[in-house]
Amino acid sequence: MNRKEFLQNSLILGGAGVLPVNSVFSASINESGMDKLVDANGNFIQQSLPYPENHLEPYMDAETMHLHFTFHHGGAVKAANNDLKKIKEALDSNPETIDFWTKKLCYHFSSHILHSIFWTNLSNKPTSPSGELLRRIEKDFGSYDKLKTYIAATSKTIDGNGWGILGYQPYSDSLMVFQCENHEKLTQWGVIPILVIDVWEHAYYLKYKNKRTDFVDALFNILNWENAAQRLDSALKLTK
Ligand code: MN3
Repeated sequence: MNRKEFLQNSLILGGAGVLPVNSVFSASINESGMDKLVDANGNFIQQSLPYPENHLEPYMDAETMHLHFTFHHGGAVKAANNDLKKIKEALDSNPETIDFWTKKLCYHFSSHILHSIFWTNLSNKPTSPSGELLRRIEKDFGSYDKLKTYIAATSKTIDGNGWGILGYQPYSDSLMVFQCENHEKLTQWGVIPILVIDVWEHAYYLKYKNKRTDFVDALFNILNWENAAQRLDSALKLTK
């Protein structure tokens, strides 16, 4: 096997390590109508926002929503498609550049995944956890109030740009809270995000300026725990 064949096989195998899980997950979530991140040809696509840009006022202003959705999330989708193209080109002619584009794809695709979840995690109606989600929150964190304290503190204190994440970890069959730096660092293998909090400055700076803590506190008015519960149900079905 020459270097090019090796890299092609590695890409396929590497993809096999990641893509079936994500494909199955996407298929499962697609059935409940939440996420569709790729088209039939494997190109990344951005779904429309599930509500108008002013839907989350006053907690999230329409201008921030417009810029965030169109240029930050939308930009990541375009860039992820370019990364895929560059990886294919590198396999044909320039394998020494492949590590650069592989890192970029992790970064941009992770941004696409987290933003796609984030929009559906928000609602202009107050919600709170119930059913299996509430039962697991109480089992894993003690109470809903303790989880709120935990995820707020986690989100407020991320170094630089990143995300506070509540996820279902199938390897321990438990909910986990963690800090993600950028879009892809400090995660755990296997975890499926069910509620994500974007604390990149672009998510709040127009309205909240440097007050990230005020933004995170305000977000608790618009977190959609019903969507998180649906995501938990999908994750449990997928991994059982
Ligand atoms: Mn963002």
